[in-house]
Amino acid sequence: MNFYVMTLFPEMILEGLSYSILGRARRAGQISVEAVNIRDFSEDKHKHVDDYPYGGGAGMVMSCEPIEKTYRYLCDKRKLRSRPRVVYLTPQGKVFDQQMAKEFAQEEDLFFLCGHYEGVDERVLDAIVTDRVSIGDYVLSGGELASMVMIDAISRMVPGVLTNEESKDTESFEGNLLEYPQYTRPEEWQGRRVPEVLLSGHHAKIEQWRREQSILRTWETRPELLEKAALSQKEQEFLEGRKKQQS
Ligand code: 6GU
Repeated sequence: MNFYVMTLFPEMILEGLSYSILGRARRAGQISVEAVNIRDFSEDKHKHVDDYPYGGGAGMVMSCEPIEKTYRYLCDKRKLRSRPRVVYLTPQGKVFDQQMAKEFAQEEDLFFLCGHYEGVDERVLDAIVTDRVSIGDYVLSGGELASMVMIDAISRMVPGVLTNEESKDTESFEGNLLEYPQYTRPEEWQGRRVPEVLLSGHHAKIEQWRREQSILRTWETRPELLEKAALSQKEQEFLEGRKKQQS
């Protein structure tokens, strides 16, 4: 899968996506990341990429021309057959989730447009953007970190990027339950012991305990997820029992 990022800070993107699983996937050629500086396509002698907003108001607005030239440069260079999907990162977009990550991972080429200042001229968005996406309900200084978050989550859904062992984490989240707690050596640390069941070697009991921990954690911190989780009759009863104990 090929990612193309149109940004004022290409080094930030390339550096941030060089580590761990993403770094490995890039070196193995399973994904590629090209980050292009919109400022390189400014025709202005001072390399301006923004201007004052029509109608007045605070801040600056990114201009159409350098963004469209960046986009055309990438499309021409890559000889793209059809019009690629272009994601504009904005808090005004649809909120990104695991399901969207899976859908975007079906694309061979995916573009990102990272905005800055007060925004981007709406006309270039209408002309090239296919998807407006937010990564959550808070405000970031620009789209760069948001695009990196999306590229990480999407890449993990590209076949071959994760090893079989690594795939299991994401699969469990897709069951709409949070992860159970994990422990490693030593058995006791600063007076805190590892739960006895994990030392028992009794695999069925361990599985049941982990599943119960997942259910309890989900109920405590993300109760809205539980509605989508498929709990067995026994698990429902276990949860109801715990709820009663608490109240
Ligand atoms: Cl995608 N961009 C910016 N600038 N801020 C955000 C965001 C995106 N998602 C949440 N906050």
